Amino acid sequence: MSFRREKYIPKGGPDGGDGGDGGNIIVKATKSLFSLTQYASSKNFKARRGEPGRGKNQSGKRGRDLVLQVPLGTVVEDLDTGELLADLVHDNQEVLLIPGGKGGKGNQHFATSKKRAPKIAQPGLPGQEKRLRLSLKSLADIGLIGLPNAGKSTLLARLSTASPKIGDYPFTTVFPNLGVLTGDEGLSLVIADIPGLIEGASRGRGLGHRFLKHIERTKLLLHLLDVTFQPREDILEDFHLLRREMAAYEPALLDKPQIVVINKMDLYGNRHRDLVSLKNALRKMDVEALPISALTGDGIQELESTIFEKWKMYQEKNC
Ligand SMILES: Nc1nc2c(ncn2[C@@H]2O[C@H](COP(=O)(O)OP(=O)(O)OP(=O)(O)O)[C@@H](O)[C@H]2O)c(=O)[nH]1
Ligand SMILES: [Mg+2]
Repeated sequence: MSFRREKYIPKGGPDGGDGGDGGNIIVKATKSLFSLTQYASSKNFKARRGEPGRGKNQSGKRGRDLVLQVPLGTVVEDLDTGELLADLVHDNQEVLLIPGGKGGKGNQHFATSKKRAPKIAQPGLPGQEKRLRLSLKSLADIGLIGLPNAGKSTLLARLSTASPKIGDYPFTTVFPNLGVLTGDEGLSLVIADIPGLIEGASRGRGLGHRFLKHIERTKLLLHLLDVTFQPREDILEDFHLLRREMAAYEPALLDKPQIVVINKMDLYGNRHRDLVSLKNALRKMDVEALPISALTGDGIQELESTIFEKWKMYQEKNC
C-alpha cells in the first residue's frame, strides 16, 4: 500500500505497485548429464521469492526460476499422489513442475470513484511445495534380457565396443551396461544389458524387477537362452519363466518385437535335432530364434543382420 506524496500534489492517490510472482520450479533435460547422483546429496530446492511492490506504481521483480537439470530419460513423479509430472526424452526439453506463487496487487488497483484512497492491497499467494521422485529410464534401442549367466554381457561385448564385467557366476552384472552396435549404413543402435532375472523377481528375488525399467523404452528385445542350462525338462521353460516375470512387471513388455538368441552353441555338440525342435516350437509362437556362440563369435554376423532387418521393419511400420 502506498500513496503518492509530492510537494505540489496533495492527495496524489494510491500508487502501491504489485508484488512480483515467485519463481517457477522447472525441470530440464540435458544430454551432458548421465545420472541423477547430484540429487542424492541435496534434496531441498527452492525457487526465489518475488520482490515486494513499491510506491510510485513500481512492481516488484519476479523471483528467479529454479531449473533442475537432469539427464535424458528422467521421469518425474509426484511422490505423494504418484502422478506423472514429466517424462523427458529430448535435449533441452523443459517441464514446469511447480509454478511460483502469484504476486500480490498493490492498492493502485483498488481505487474507485467513491473510494479514492483505498487502504487495501491484495497479498501475494504462497508458493507450493511438492515431494518429487526422479527416476532414470535408459533410452536404449535394444534390451538384452535373460537368466543370470546366460551370456548377456559377453554378447554385449561382442556386438559393441563396451567391455562389461563377465563372470562364470550369476549376478555378475549388478547395474545396466550400455553399448553401441554400429551398422554398415551409419545406423547405430544403443544396447542395454541388464542384470539377470530369476523366477520370483516380481516378488523381489535376486536383483528383482527394478532394472526392467531400463528396457521399458527399448524397441527390440534380445532374449538370451543358455543352451547348456537345463535344470528343467525343456529349455523353453526358461523362455516362459522370463516372460512371466516380465508380464508381472509390465504386460506391455510382452508386445515388444523380440529375437530369441540361443547362446553357448559351442558347448552343445551335435544335438541338432533338439535345436530344430526348439526353433520350431518358437516359430509356432511367431518368435524368431538364432543360435550363436557369444564366446567364439559363431552366428554373430547373422544376428547383427537380423537385428538391423528387424530394426528397419520396425521403423517402416512406425513411420
Ligand atoms: N562356452 C561359452 N561360454 C559362454 C558363452 N557366452 C558366455 N559364456 C560364459 O558364461 C559365463 C557368463 O557370462 P556373462 O556374459 O557374464 O553372463 P550374463 O548373462 O551377463 O550374467 P549375469 O550378468 O550374471 O546375469 C561367463 O563365464 C562367460 O564366459 C558362449 O557362447 N560359450
Ligand atoms: Mg552380465
